Amino acid sequence: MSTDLAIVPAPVSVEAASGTWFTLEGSTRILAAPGSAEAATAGEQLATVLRRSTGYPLPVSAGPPATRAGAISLELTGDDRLGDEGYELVVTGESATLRANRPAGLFMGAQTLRQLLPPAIEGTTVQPGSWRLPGGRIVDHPRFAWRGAMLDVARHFFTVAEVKRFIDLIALYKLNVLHLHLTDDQGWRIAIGSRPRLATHGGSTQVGGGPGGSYTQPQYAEIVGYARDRHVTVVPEIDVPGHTNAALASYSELSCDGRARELYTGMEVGLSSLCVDEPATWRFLDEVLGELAALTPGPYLHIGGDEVQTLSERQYGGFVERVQQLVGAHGKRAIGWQEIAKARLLPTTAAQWWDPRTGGDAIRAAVRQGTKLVLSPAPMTYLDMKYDEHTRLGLDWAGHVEVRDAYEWEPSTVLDGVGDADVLGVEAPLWSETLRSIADVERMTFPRLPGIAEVGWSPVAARGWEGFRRRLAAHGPRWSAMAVDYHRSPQVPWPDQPARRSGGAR
Ligand code: NGO
Repeated sequence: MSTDLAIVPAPVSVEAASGTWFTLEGSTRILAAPGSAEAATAGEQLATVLRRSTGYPLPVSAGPPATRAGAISLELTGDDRLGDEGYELVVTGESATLRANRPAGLFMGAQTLRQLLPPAIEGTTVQPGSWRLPGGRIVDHPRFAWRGAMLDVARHFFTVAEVKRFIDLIALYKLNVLHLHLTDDQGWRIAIGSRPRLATHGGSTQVGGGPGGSYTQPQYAEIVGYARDRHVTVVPEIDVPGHTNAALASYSELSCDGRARELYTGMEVGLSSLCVDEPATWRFLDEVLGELAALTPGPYLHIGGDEVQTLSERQYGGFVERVQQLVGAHGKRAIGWQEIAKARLLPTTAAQWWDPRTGGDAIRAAVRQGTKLVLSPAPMTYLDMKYDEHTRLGLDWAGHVEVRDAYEWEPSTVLDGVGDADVLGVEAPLWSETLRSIADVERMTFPRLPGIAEVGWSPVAARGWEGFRRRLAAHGPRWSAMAVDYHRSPQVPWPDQPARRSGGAR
């Protein structure tokens, strides 16, 4: 292994054994430490990826290893120095051994192992190739516990298959949170048993018109389960009290004038609000949050709280204070966009910083009271911002966000008065006003998301723009092998190869 291996996010430590290689062959086996069903599961997941392109059988066995020679071994060691998601990967001429304290660590280590193999390993059909892993030892664990991406399925709807594809792609970069923005003015995307019109009517359109869509509860559970198998926690968002036109169109009692709103297919924000002083609104919220909490194994429900322009300060503050209690009553913690810092927050409520233009004092005051932050500063992490003036998709209210902007910022200094200990982690939101297909999603996500993933995972000492852009360049052929559409940023020295949809590896 050499220190300029193209691993993204950069590991904590890499010791190379130069000239040493472990080569995958038709006879290579995958060994899961005896007695560990979880190691076997991680082994099967890795084998599934490697079988597609190598064509090798790569049997996974859970028996006691007579020898590790000729095998990739996965072992749960109970060594808690690696934490929940850390791992150690040792590659010699005879074997590759992945050790972790917890199953998530084996999964993270397997993502590193994929990145050590040639790009063609990501092909979906059998590829010619010499499947060599460089020798050495990697020890790795994350800097922050929350490394997220947000997908807005409200402005445009994305199918279960598309969301699964997104999960696969974010998990490859060791992200562990998928924030699903499930409701907004233009669409309500999750079926609620006691309020069927939210999905049938509120979910029936999207930005620009078009059919919209929504997830049934079993479909939502399928997404949550698929994410969990990849050690990704789903954080569902019901955006209230603003961004609620789809709900107001579905149930007239949610508006103060008792009249149902028309469905909305434009792109303005700040136009709607629940009638916050009405008991009917609180019955509604209790039912919606109750059903969602029951379907969501993760600890957080996101309650939105952004861009409310039609309520007084008293009404807004009172609303946030009450809705966080309601989330708590359903056994979850609340997180909301930065505006909620204007209210008195419970110690368990987290805030998501997004707009550096406003609200800094309120956030600092909340942080002094103990509120923890997820950092999503728009000029660095908003994946819906255009890369430059030529970008076909996206918005530009926070400026252009090129790869270097997404990469070169530091969570412990980006917001005055907020340090490492106040930060749960980082998250990259992808709003979908202008995005219609998963190819659009990919093009805005890559190559910026891997940069943000490194901000969230890697220690400061392992980071640096020059090294990063060279490592990132090596991922272009991987994305091509996966048929991932991406922006060929001029800031990155891409190897000469087709930009997109090559259909296989080269
Ligand atoms: C804002 C707004 C969203 C928009 C997005 C577009 C937040 C938290 N609220 O971010 O409704 O879709 O900008 O970039």
